Amino acid sequence: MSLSQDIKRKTAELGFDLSGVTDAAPIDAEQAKAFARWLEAGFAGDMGYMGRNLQKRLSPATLLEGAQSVIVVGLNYTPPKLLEGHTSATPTGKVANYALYEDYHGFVKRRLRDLVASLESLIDVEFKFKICVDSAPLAERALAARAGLGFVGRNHMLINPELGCQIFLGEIVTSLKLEPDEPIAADCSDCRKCMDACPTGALRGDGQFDARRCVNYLTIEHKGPIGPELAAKIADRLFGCDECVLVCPYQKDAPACTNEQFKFHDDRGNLDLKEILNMDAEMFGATFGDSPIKRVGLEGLKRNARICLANEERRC
Ligand code: B12
Repeated sequence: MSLSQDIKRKTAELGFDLSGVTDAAPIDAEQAKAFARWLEAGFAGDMGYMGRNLQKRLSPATLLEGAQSVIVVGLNYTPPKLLEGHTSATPTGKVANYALYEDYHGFVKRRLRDLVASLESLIDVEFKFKICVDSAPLAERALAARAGLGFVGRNHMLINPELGCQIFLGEIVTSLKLEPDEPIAADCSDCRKCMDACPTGALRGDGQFDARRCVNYLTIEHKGPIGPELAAKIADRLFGCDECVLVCPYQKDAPACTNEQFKFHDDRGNLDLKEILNMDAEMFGATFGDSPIKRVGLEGLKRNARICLANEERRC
């Protein structure tokens, strides 16, 4: 069995749904230009970190000296269907699917460390590695597409034709030379459902993604007040948004996450807005300490809850 096959077997044993290998070459020149245009247009909003370490982001080999390959893994986070049909007497706000699970950063990183440990026991040569999940300056979706995990769709998500869009990504950049996988042949064809579904027009007609308008950015990354036009469009979305993902035809029959160790909270899909407004720091930490929701902080979550409540009052 080749080392690449061993890696695939081990990643499946570790509970990942997808894995692939690409070389550590810089990302495609057209994509690098698209990234520079995105920054220049100011579409990153106040995510200043997106403009830092640009060379590293565009070239994995600058992230780790001697890097030759990138192992990319995918973890399916499509939730079970039990969340549909929610009703409540008190006003509630919606939480995006990715935040119904424990924080994926720690989960994926721990599993990738296990993968490195099993590679170390498999091969005699010493190798260097760097584990990346989200926060490292690495163009994760472009690399995942190159490693054959799926393709980048009009909703800007990495889409796998069988698993849909709700897939977390993680990488091991390594000095090991591994057999690369081939990209897959699939695309969005003429489908534009995600662009029509985006409540704020973040998915622009020219194919660019204006993060400053994305409800994920506004309710999670953006600090400070949100202007009235966008606040109204946030509707009852308390934390994040899934519209461009859920309308994707590839998502329609996507199977739910089967990884039982990846903790899922079935009570987090709709949160009581008044309870959130009454929370103190201790309660916030105790409730959301293991959740991606902690990123927004208590004051940020309360800002979002006030917006949802005001929208609810306007609707009645
Ligand atoms: C900044 C960021 C955000 C920002 C900006 C999003 C954006 N579209 O850029 C905000 C806060 C809005 C956000 C939201 C979300 N994010 Co986010 N985010 C990131 C981060 C840190 C960087 C993304 C980036 O580089 N953006 C810059 C733009 C220009 O890049 P891009 O649109 O991805 O395009 C690049 C490639 O896709 C490629 N490309 C573009 N078009 C095409 C076309 C083809 C044919 C090909 C081959 C390639 C290609 O070239 C571009 C330049 O590199 C990554 C982690 C990472 N380090 O990569 C996670 C990441 C992209 N996010 C992720 C997730 C899950 C989300 C959310 C679903 C939930 C959430 N709130 O986090 C939403 C989805 C919104 C959406 N439709 O994109 C996952 C995506 C997994 C997937 N299946 O794609 C990532 C990879 C994190 C992870 N490790 O799992 N995110």
